Amino acid sequence: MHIESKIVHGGQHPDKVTGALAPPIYQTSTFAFHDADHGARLFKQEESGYIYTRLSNPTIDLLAQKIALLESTEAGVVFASGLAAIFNIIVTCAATGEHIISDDTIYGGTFAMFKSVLPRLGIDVTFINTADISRLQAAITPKTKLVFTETPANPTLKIVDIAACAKVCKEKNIPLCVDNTFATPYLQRPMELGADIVVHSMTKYFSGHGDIIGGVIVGGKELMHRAWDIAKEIGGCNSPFNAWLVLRGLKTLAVRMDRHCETAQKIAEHLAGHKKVEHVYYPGLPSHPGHDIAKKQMSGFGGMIGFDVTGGKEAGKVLMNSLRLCTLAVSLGDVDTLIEHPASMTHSTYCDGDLEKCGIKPGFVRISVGLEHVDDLVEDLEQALSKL
Ligand code: LCS
Repeated sequence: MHIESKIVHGGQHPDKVTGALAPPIYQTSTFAFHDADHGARLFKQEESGYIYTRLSNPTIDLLAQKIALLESTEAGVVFASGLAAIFNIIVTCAATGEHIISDDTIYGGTFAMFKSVLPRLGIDVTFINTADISRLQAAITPKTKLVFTETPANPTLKIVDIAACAKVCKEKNIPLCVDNTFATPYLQRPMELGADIVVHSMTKYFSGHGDIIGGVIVGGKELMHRAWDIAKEIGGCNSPFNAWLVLRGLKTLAVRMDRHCETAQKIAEHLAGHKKVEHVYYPGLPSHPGHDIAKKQMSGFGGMIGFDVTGGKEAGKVLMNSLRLCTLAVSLGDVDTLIEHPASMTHSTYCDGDLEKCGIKPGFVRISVGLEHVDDLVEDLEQALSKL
């Protein structure tokens, strides 16, 4: 089945009793047992069934299964947020005294967790550019338990060669986790390239409508069972209603992503030729250093663009304050076009030195291209750029 059809039908069937085509929302905290022995058997995991929504819930399970299917793997665990999902996979794979390797260009919240929270748990983190395979090889120690990367990376759209990273990780028997939030499985499927775990902030393109927060990890059954074992004790579960909204949002993922890609490509090309723009970061531009790898591992270049405005941070502020159609807000992957300044917003957790190392310049602006008409977006950007 093609990915477009899997997105619509994968894992979903009409309800056996009522025939309802849309899945039911099991909006319940608890589930009644048939009798005392039944409850005890469920707790002992001698029999499968539902106990309590923090442990599992049919609507949430359906979503986890569907995302696992879309990412060409076996199982998944859904969380209250993307960050909760990332925290879970780290503590599933690494413990006190152990070590993980992370790319240095990642979402600012993930960076803060790795920089400030994991060391408090005794988990060491080495930040490197995982696009540099020799650096990755050199950073691995006998204590390394996970390699974490994000591609395209937030916010610079850096591209990491997933297959090359996976090869190094396989040789050393270390799981590779890819944050696939920017691409979605419609454009890129890291498991098919050798990754072991895929993580998503479902808040973004999966929901698509900017109305929920959620996260998910997917991977092999055994690893996901270990992740679930920890998740049920930490308690970062999502709500059945949010899971249902993501199931609904997912149905249109393919058409939304096609339009995001098409509009982003046109905007990137337009900005690349603009005299008030110093540099455009978009993997769909042949000038992007990761263009060839992106072409190899993605079926489209996504809806995220970065650019440096002439005049640095102050000019960037004028631009953002002058926009009428684009909304000045963090988050991404929404129907609405969102624009933000990573250095003072999503990546304000990076110090100046870290920002510079990752190539996030003071005047770098990030756009999440929405589903408005491309001409209206170009016109809005034009009138705002004319104020610089
Ligand atoms: N991974 C990536 C690539 C992200 O962009 C984000 C959030 C997360 C994980 C965390 O997901 P959450 O917990 O928010 O569901 N990125 C954001 C951003 O760029 N602006 O606001 C949030």
